[in-house]
Amino acid sequence: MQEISAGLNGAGQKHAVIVSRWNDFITDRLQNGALAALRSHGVAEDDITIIPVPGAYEIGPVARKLAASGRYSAVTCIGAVIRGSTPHFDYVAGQAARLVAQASYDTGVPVLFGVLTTETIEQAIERAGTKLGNKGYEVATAAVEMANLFARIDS
Ligand code: INI
Repeated sequence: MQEISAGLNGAGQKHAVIVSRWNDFITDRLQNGALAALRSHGVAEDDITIIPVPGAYEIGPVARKLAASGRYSAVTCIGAVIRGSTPHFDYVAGQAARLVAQASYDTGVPVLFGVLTTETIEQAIERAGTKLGNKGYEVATAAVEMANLFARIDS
């Protein structure tokens, strides 16, 4: 039996991190968590590119373009869609999730979904560095692993 497993050493990887500005009091914290994860897994400062976008709805097309550029080992997408603050929650959250997945399928580059979709602001705060950890840290850690896994499968 063989196992193809990938570690969490990010040295030499190049990471794009898309950050939605909508609900930036949450996404700033998620971004900080993501940066902390990339640094702690050995990704060099010069190998991290942050790409701000207006809202979660805009994440998908930008993710696809970045992934298709061939310049990045992984693309991490960060946002916060809170049901209480919008009547079009389902459209924004649904489109973001669908297009992030499609960007990865279309390009063969890992594209990670770090967009919080919560009922309330409190639930978002809990996932942005308080009660339930920092989902930005978790998604960027997953990006390091997926970049290694894709590289191993290709080799
Ligand atoms: N964008 C978000 O990222 N989160 C939200 O909660 C949100 N709300 O509440 O509407 C939101 N809307 C903006 C949307 O993503 C687009 O930027 C906008 O519709 C322009 O295309």
